[in-house]
Amino acid sequence: MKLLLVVACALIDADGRILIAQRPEGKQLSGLWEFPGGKVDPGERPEQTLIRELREELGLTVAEPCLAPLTFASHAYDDFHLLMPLYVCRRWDGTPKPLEAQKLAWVMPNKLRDYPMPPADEPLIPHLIGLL
Ligand code: 9L3
Ligand code: MG
Repeated sequence: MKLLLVVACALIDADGRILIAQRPEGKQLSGLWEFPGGKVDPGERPEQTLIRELREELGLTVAEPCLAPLTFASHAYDDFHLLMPLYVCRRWDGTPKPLEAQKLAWVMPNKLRDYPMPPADEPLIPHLIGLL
């Protein structure tokens, strides 16, 4: 089966809140809340993908050393298998802006369960609670 490599990031602010984004209408999994990120393009390292996606989706500038790998998520859909490393980032330049018409929310880790997530993202919640 096809393997889709996607990379995601938990941006954590000074209060310990994590940024999640609601997938916009018209996209796959619309309405569900996810950790920002996207598909790794051919020839990209996952860190480069995240830097690109955080700029495209949120207008943030992130330096590569600020991206710390935390864990991996995966989910088998009918037609492809998603593999998704999760990074943590506590330092960036700029204020997140919903540049792709997505809703944004800063949420304490123990409240993430209140936001419906794609199947790959949900199992990441305990890892983020464990960081505190
Ligand atoms: N996806 C799941 N959780 C995430 C991200 C960033 C992405 N935190 C899934 C949704 C799509 C696929 O990965 O099935 C590709 O994402 P996109 O390029 O449609 O954002
Ligand atoms: Mg994306």
